[in-house]
Amino acid sequence: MENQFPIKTLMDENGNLTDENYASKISKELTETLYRNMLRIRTFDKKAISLQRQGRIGTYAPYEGQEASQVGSALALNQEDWLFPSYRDHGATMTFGHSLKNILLFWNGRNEGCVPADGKKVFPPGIPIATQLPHAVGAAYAEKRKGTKNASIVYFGDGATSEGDFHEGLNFASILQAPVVFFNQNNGYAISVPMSKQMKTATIAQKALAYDMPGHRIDGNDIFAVYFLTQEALERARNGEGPTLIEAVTWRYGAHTTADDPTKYRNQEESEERREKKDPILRLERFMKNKGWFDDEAKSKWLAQVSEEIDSAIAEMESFPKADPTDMFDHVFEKPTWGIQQQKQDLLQLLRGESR
Ligand SMILES: Cc1ncc(C[n+]2csc(CCOP(=O)(O)OP(=O)(O)O)c2C)c(N)n1
Repeated sequence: MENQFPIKTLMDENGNLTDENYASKISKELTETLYRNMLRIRTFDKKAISLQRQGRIGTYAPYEGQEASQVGSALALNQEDWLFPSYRDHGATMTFGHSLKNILLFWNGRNEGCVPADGKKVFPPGIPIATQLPHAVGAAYAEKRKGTKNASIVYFGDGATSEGDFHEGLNFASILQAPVVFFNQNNGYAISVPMSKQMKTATIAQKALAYDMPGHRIDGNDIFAVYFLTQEALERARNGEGPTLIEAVTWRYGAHTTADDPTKYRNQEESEERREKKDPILRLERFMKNKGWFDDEAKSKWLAQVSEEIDSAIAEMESFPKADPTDMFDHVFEKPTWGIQQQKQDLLQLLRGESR
């Protein structure tokens, strides 16, 4: 089955285009936009890990290594589309316009962090694995019923394909011909569980067959493959041709979250090797160098700009008003149940130093 789903690449590891059909679509401007966004999200990721180590945010889920998958797919969207992320997809949400301050607030345990920028349809990150898939299908189907040309994209990992919600989401999307792109980032592991222990199939793309929709297996570290093939899947969706499953084959270099140690379950040398050969940012740099478009000075300037942008978001996050501990009881139900009200009262009493 793996042979039926070969990995599609548009640019090889040395930065050479392997499919000339796309050459005319690749301008210097597009290349720089893709590159700058990848630099931006990588810089954010590194800073967020160091904030967590200093105790300035809570647990954090890094995505280093997956930048091409997240940036390429998010930039393929139209402004009016819907984005349903998992906890690892803030690289995609910030590329789509979610504010850095709110992303940091989210990782600081604040529900305010889930509020998208004005007019942006970004859902809060799905923490229970795969729950965001049926949501994305519902939103896409609603757009279809309203007669718009808007689509949904939903992000999830390889492990998520073992969940019922994955299958329910694909099934309904297929039945309803909902305008949705299922964007899987196959980073090889579900926490410590390698793909070979998670499923018998050699690919994730082939799971699309069961739902009679196209399944594409693409090189998730090749930003051109991600950008153009996601755009094509979104185009199909807008034209009423239904859902697509994309498997972007990639790798996370670091830990699952800052709460685990990847050296306990995999050989980190493999990550270092991939960093040298397959890194998405270096690959695009090689392409830019081949074209004579790479400029070291411009890179330093962009890095300085994104550092400044991120530092100012950190300052905003740190000066945000302190959380009210009773917030956790709000927003669970429209009207709090008796039990929740009681718990809130108990906590208030405790905070006032009163015994029950
Ligand atoms: C329903 C559910 N079961 C278990 C977990 C615990 N959990 C958190 S992340 C994770 C692994 C998910 O792996 P994958 O879908 O491959 O995504 P990745 O983290 O690699 O991006 C698990 C099992 C959870 N959050 N939700």
